[in-house]
Amino acid sequence: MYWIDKIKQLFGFEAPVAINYSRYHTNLFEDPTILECLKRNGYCVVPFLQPTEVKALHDDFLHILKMSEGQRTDFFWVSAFSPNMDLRQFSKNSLETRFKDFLPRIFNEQAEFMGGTFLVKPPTKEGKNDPHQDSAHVDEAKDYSVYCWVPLIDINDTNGPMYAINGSHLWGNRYRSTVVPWLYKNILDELLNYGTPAYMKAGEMLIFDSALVHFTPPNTTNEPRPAINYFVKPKSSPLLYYFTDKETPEGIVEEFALSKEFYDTYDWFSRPPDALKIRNLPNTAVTLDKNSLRKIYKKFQFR
Ligand SMILES: O=C(O)CCC(=O)C(=O)O
Repeated sequence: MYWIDKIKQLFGFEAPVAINYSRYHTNLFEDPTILECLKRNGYCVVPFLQPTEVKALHDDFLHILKMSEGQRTDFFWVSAFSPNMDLRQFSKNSLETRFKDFLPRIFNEQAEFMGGTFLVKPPTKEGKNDPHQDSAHVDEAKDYSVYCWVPLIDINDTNGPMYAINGSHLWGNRYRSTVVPWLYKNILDELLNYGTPAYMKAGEMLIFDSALVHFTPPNTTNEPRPAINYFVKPKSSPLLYYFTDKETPEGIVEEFALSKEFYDTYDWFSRPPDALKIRNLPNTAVTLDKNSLRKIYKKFQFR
């Protein structure tokens, strides 16, 4: 069977698959070609900030680094999770006043701007980011949401470019958060073979589907690499949180409803209040091995 599949693939005899794109029913973008690009590839790079705007945010990033003195910073870290509340507040203010106002250049009135963080990629080998998918905060059976990654310096091979796995937003792992064990963690090394690097200019935006598998290799320069990540969802999509802990039954993911206030202040590791619980879901997405990864990658290539 394996050889029949292999020969079919080699000669391109695979029957075309009908992809269900129904969750992309809401266009969040001023330029609708971005939605087409996002649907097919899972990500899209667009121009976003002017050089003076990049400079102002870069100055804030340097201030955040100063504020983090004394904190452990050899691993990749994000300002939104810093134990230093002053630092968190400074970062939030900066994004509210210097970043959020520019988002309507890209997004239309159907989009809700949820919040973001500065990302600090230190010049250490611990600063790498293994392949992962970001948290799902909408019901991805019905809707999609995006993260907006904006580097504040030009990106090249030495400072940790973002690698995106084309088509991986269609693989079907829908229940994700920092506390739900990641379904593809057994194939981290294999996933590294499927990424495409995005060599971006400072201030460009990589808009990616929350379900996209992505990673960044270590920053081998002498300086921390600054970037911002910002979460945007359709206004019409309820805000959700997927959760597991010791109390969660085996094979289940718990779904909770979140308010915007909860999203802004929650520590993301504690069990949310019972009153917010929606339902238990069987975590049925396909786990992948080397062979099934090769197949699923091929199945969702449209370039
Ligand atoms: O900035 C980076 O190196 C990676 C960021 C990332 O993967 C994320 O925010 O999900």
